[in-house]
Parts: sequence; structure tokens; C-alpha cells
Amino acid sequence: MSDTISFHVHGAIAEAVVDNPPVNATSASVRQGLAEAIRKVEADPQLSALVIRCVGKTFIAGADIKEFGKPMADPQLPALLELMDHATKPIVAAVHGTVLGGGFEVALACHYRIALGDTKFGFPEVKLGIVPGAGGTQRTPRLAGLETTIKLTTEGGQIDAAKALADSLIDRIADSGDLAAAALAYAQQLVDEGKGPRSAGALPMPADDPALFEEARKALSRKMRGQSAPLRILDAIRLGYELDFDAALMRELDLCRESIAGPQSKALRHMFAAERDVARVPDLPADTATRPVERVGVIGLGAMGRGIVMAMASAGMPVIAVGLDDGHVAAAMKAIGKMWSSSVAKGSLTQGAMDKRLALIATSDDPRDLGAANLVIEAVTENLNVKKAVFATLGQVTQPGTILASNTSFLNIDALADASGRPEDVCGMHFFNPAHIMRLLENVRAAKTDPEVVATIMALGKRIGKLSVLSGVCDGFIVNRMLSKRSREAFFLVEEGASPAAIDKILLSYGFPMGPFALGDLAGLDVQAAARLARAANATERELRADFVEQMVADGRTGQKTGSGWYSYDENRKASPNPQTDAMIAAHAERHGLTLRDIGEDEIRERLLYAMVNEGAKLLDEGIAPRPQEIDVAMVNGLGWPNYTGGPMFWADQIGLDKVLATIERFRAQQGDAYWTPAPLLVKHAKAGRGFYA
Ligand code: 3H9
Repeated sequence: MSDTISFHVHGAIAEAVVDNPPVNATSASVRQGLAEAIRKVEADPQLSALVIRCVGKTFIAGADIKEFGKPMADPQLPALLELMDHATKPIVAAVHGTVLGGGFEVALACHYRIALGDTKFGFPEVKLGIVPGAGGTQRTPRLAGLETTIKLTTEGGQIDAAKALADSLIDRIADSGDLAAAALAYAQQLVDEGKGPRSAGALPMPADDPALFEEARKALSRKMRGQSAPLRILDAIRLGYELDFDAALMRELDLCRESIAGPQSKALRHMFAAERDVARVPDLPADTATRPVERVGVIGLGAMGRGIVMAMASAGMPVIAVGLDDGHVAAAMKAIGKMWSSSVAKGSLTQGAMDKRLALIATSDDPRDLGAANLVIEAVTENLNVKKAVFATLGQVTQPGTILASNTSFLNIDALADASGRPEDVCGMHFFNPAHIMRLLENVRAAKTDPEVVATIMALGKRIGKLSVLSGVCDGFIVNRMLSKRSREAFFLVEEGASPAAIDKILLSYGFPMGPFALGDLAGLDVQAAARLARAANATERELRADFVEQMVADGRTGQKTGSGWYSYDENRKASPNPQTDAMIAAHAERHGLTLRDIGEDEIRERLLYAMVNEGAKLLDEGIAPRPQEIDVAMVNGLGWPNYTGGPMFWADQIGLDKVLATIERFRAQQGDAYWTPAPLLVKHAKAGRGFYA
């Protein structure tokens, strides 16, 4: 057998056991070993059935992503599954953990399936920009029908064993935790009952339902805008109505291969690896001790503080929520209760789960109560002096060793660390609004932060279901610092003649969920004006002159909440063009003697996006971002940079840094050194013909 498959015989039942850590992917040796096991059972008259199971935490979790893009050794997965289809003795899949992608396809090609009760099933290929390639789109509809198939394969979510059983995707759930024994007994029973092999491919396709496909196509074009895989997967399912089973399998494999070779899958696979890379901080040894965190304190219960309290309690973490005074605390708890109640009303949360979460939250208006927390997150108003005073108090009222984290989005954490008197315990934990929903957590290491503190907040992020990215201290950390360059260019472009709606449209068609102006209206122009004011001391004259946001705020137009900002909004917050905006821009140009010009789409897109790429390169130069991975993961998950481009740094690499640099030099000649001096790292890589990812 191969080095990842062991073969065992129990009377008339053979067992092929996969052991290919970490997730038992179908690497070449697994495919070879399973093929050999099938042939062995077929050839041995003493053997009547084969069980395939896995050791470790999961059944096969998919094809081996690391093999993609390289020549694949035989047998390929579809060829292995064809062997199963033609086997003359029953093959039983005994599954546990996460049965995903190619692993699910292996299980579906087996003739019978038994699962542990907590097993999860899914086709995550779509998240990698891939069409399932080993029968997923053909066997699933024949067993489970169209609705389950379309949902599973195009959305990439998971179902549990009970749903899989109800949909005939498995045959039974093991009634004990001993899956190996249950599977052998099941195989023996099948043999005793004279049950032979069966192939899902022999079943007919379910009745066609063109309206269901049409509905799915429309919904996916909206929900997964810009992504090619979801629609190709629908095409693949339809092959079942156009071709016979074997021909449909061959065409499905072609679609799978084409999708793997495409740029979106390359970018999405990069994101998959990058998300795992960022969990490992380069200069933090893997065995760095973490501090125990059993209770988290949150001080400051505005929108961010509340969201953080909700994020913690939703993850089962006891929280002490501290507000300014009684009224402030009561208002926060009322707002939290209202948000969870609306989830209960929508059916996405049970009343029982909501009660449990509420029971985890203790409230107080006295910071001394934070003495019982192992980690305190400060989320008071974004003002350095106010925050310094809070850190001085926290340094006094908490135990030595208690981690003190600031949720500031741009203030200097080193200054807060000094104010606390315990700088080694201080760090940043920058959540994104709404904190209980957004997956990104920018953890910030300050000059004196203890490595244990870094290890603890990275682990805590994972524990509460966040994607943690480590940043150093600078104005805005990774996401807001890069975003501030986009905002600068967006305002300059408006001053030069581009309309906010045209700019938004260009970023929307690039793949962002919304453009900078729609985002400003959503977040509140007053918030943006306050951030501009806080940074005014370092702003250039031209940046100060582009004061559209301040003009609108002075006019009482703060965005969606007032029904007017860059756009006008109706009572359902539906946007329409705002004549006041056009008038403001025209008057601004006249006041400052600006000449407006026609600006092409390419220039608009490149100025907005290359400004961020260049700033990303500076973050790398300065060591604020440890690697390009941190930037790509942060920008995709914090700003909505489309994941299927791979994030700014990966995307720039695909264009070629020499080309990016040449364009930046052109902008420098047009706009000036202050804005477009290329980052030294960008110049270095471009000259050497390299990318950010060497
Ligand atoms: C496919 O199957 C195509 C077929 O239809 C067509 C064939 C023709 N391959 O996530 P974790 C590594 S496409 C290789 O931190 P968790 C991962 O990189 C595939 N490696 O653990 C990491 O390594 P490292 C469809 C893989 O417990 C380590 O395992 N399948 C693969 O939080 C631990 O991963 C998928 O897309 C893989 N397929 O979650 C499944 N998967 O430590 C994707 C993981 O060196 N995987 N690794 O960074 C997952 O969703 C999660 O990894 C899983 C475990 C839920 C399995």
C-alpha cells in the first residue's frame, strides 16, 4: 500500500485507512493507495467488502490544494472514483469530521455511507473559485435533489449529518462513537444481506426545474458578484440533463480544470493560504506561552464597545461591560438586547442562545470592577487624552499581567502604553464596525508589548471566530492607513472633475461592495470629518482644501442617517443622485479656481487602487505589516477588497510591479511627489523583476 494508506482485513471485510495529516486530503499517495486497496479487494475471493475511513480529526477534507497548478500524478481523483463505480463488491465510506469537496466526492462514489452524528458535509470548492471535479455536481443531485445540490455547491456552506441523512447523502448515523467498529458491522450486515455495490450515477437526475436554476443564477449574480465559479457550477449541474453520466463527469472535470487554471481560483487559493499564514506571526515562536483569558472587560459602550461585548458573549466569553454611568450602561444593554431580539425574530438565533449570551454579560459603571478581568478592551471616544486617562486608570485598577488593549483605529498605542504604567501588557485590538459581525481583527503590537501578550490576543481572536492579523503601530494601522490614501485620491478626483457616482461605480465594478462615497454616507460623514480633523495637523494644503465632507456636515448632511450626503436617500435608505452635491462641487471649483477635466476610467481606478498598493509597500518597508499576506487578508476582510483578486499586494504582483511603478511615476509627474513617491520596496522589487510575493 502507499505510505498514507494502511490495509487491514477483518474476516471478509477489508479496511483501507487513510492517514494523511493534517486533513487527509486526496494527495497522490492517497489516490494510489485507495486504488490499490480496491484492486486488492476485487482480486481476493476471501474478501467481500471494503470500508474506507480516516484517522485524525476528519475524513478526507478535499483534494490536495497544494497539488493544484502542478502536473498531477495518476490516478487522478475521477479515475479512482470510476474504479469505485465499477467495483463488484460493496464499498462503505465511514466518515467523520468535515467531509469536504473531493472528500465528499469520494464518499458519494462509495456505495454506502455511515457517519458520526457530528459530521459536517460540504462543497467548499466555490470558495476556491473551483467547480467540483470528481462527480460532486452529478452524484449529489441524483441523491439529494436540486435544491440541496445548488445550495451546497454554489454557496460552499455545510450541512450536518441529520440533514445529509434526510437528503439520502448518507445511509446511516453510527449509534456509538466507535465509527470503525460501526462501519465494519455495517459492511458485514450488507454482505450478510447480499447487498451489492450501487452507484449514484445509476440513479436518474431529479426532474428538471429551469425556474430554480434561473432564480439561483440571479441570486448568485447579486450575492457573489464578479465571481465566475458559482455560475459555472450551475452549468456543471445542468450537464446532468444534457449528457449521460459518464460524459457529464468528463465535462465536469474539464470545467474543474479550467476553473483551477483561471485567475480567480489562483487568487482565492492565495487567500486560503494567506489566511492561515497570518495566524503564524513570523518572529513569535510557536511555543510562546499565552496568558489565560477567562473574563474580558470592555470599557466604553458606544457602538464599538457594544459590538465587542456582543462578539465576546456570542463566543461564550464572560464579559464585564463598563460604561460611563448608569444611563449609558442601560442604553447599551438595551441596544444589545434589541439587536439580538431582532435576530431571534428573524430565526437566526434562538431565545435560549440569546438568554445564555445575556447571562454572560455583567455590567458596571465603575472601572474598578475590571479588576476581575484577564483582558480589558478600551473602546472609549477616539481622543488621545481621554484614552490616556483611561489607560492610567486601567493600569491602577487591574491586576499586573492583565492585558490592556485599545480598540483605537488610528491613535498612538505607545502613548497609551506609557500612560498605563505597564507598557508590556498593552496592545491594540482593533475591531471593525460592526464588531460582532466583521471577521477581521487587527491586533497591534506596540513597542514594548510582551510576546506573551501578542500570542494571547492572536489566540483569543481565533477563539472568538475572528481572523486576526498582526500590525505594528502607525496612524491607521494597516486598513485605515491604506484606506486614507484611497480617500485622498477620491477627494482629489472629485476636485479634478470626476463625479462621486462615477468613482463609486468604477470601484463597484472592480468588485468592492461599495465605493468610497457610498461608504462615507453609510459610516456617517460626521465620523469622517472628525477623523479628518484629528489628522489635520499632518495634512497638506491640498488635502485640507478638499473639504467636501466638512462642507456637508456644516450643512447638516451627514449621510444616510440624515437622508442626505453625497447621495440623497429615501425612507428605505435607497440612494439617488443628490443635486446639492453637484452644486457643492461646482461652487468648490469656482471658489478655488479649479479647472475640471474628463478623467478616464483607468486613471480613476488606478489612482484609487495604486495609492493603496504603494502605501502597502510602505507598510512593508516600515515593518508595520510583517508580510504582504497581512495586508491582503486585512484589506479583503476589513475593506471588502474583492477576494477573487487576491488583495492589493497579490493583485499588483499579477499586473507586474514594473507596470505598477511606471503608472505611479506617471501620477507622480502629474500630481506631485507628496502623494506619489513610490515606496522604496516597490521600486526595488520592480527593478529586480520580482513581486511582493517573491
Ligand atoms: C477539491 O476538493 C476539488 C475537487 O472537487 C476536484 C478534484 C478533481 N489541501 O484550516 P486549518 C491544510 S478542492 C491541502 O487551519 P481547521 C491547511 O493549509 C478542496 N491542505 O484547520 C493547514 O495547513 P497549515 C476542497 C489543506 O481545523 C491545515 O490543513 N476542500 C487542505 O481550522 C489545517 O487547516 C477544501 O476547500 C486541502 N484541501 O479546518 C477544504 N485543507 O497548517 C479546505 C486544509 O500548513 N479546508 N489544509 O497552514 C478547510 O475548510 C479546513 O482546513 C478544514 C479544517 C475545515 C478541513
